[in-house]
Amino acid sequence: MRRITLTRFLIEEQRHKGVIQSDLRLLIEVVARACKAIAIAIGKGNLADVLGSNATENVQGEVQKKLDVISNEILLEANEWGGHLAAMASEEMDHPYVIPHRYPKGEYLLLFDPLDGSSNIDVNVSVGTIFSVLQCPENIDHVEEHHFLQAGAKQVCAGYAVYGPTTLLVLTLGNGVHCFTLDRELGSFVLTESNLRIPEETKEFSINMSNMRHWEPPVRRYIDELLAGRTGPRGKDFNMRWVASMVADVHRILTRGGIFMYPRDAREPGKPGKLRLMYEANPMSFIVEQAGGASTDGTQRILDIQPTELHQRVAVFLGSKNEVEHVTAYHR
Ligand code: P6P
Repeated sequence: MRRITLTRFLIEEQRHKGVIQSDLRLLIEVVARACKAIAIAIGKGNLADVLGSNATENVQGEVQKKLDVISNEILLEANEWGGHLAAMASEEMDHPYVIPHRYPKGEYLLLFDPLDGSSNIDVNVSVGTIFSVLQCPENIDHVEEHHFLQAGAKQVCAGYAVYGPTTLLVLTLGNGVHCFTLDRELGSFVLTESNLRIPEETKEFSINMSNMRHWEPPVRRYIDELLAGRTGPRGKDFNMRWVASMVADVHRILTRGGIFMYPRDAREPGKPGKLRLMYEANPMSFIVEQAGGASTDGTQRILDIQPTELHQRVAVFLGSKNEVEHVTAYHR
């Protein structure tokens, strides 16, 4: 594998496939740089008094970790001046952040979960940043929330950074999924894997088993069959992993297959699930499908869902195609 930097990869993609407008290339470079800054901030941990929680809550009603807020600010400050964006939306902000008048506006909308899995921050487990890019509708003077409400199939780009033993950036522009590893000496993301493919079969599932009594019947049936193992209807034993950082669980699935599930449960019947559609499920679903996997909410393709609210939640079943189709079939 030739070791090329993210910058060269983007320029060559633009030259050979014309998939990237220069503003989109700038956007990706700026987001990648922000992820490097986030990696540095979280890498300090207790040395810089950035662990623990703020006395604030986000729109989800979740107590914000100091690093949630720091990561959000890093992404806002990195992206507001470049002229490539019309507005940004984040898990950590009630409403979209419209680019200030003092800066030029661009044609893209950026959505992100600045620090996903932050409940793991204080115990030093891998966390990540998830981002999604949409086209801003043309000829509008002032961006409003409803301009963000586009189906996941409309994404022009999606990616995540994993802050783990290595810092990785995984990216799709609709032409396959590519993985870049941060070379800390160079200070650059370097292409380390191209065209990742998720095996269609797997023996590994990912779900928070403590919620079992709250699941709907199709999910209980599916999981019971996995647990029955070799002597059960599936005829093979399965392994289980649950990091409780979606980015870490999804990256493992991209690397060696698996199925990730966060079903709706009876605890909060009004909520269709825990994970957010616009900046968690949609970008991860775009990436997973581009890698040959599948992603549904139990009944329909997640990328087909027409959003009604910026922070709406959704049930998620994603990963190895055959397993996703298996559990989705039980819902029908
Ligand atoms: P639970 C992290 O808070 C997150 O949003 C995802 O990254 C992760 O998959 C899930 O929630 C973990 O949820 O209920 O197991 O803590």
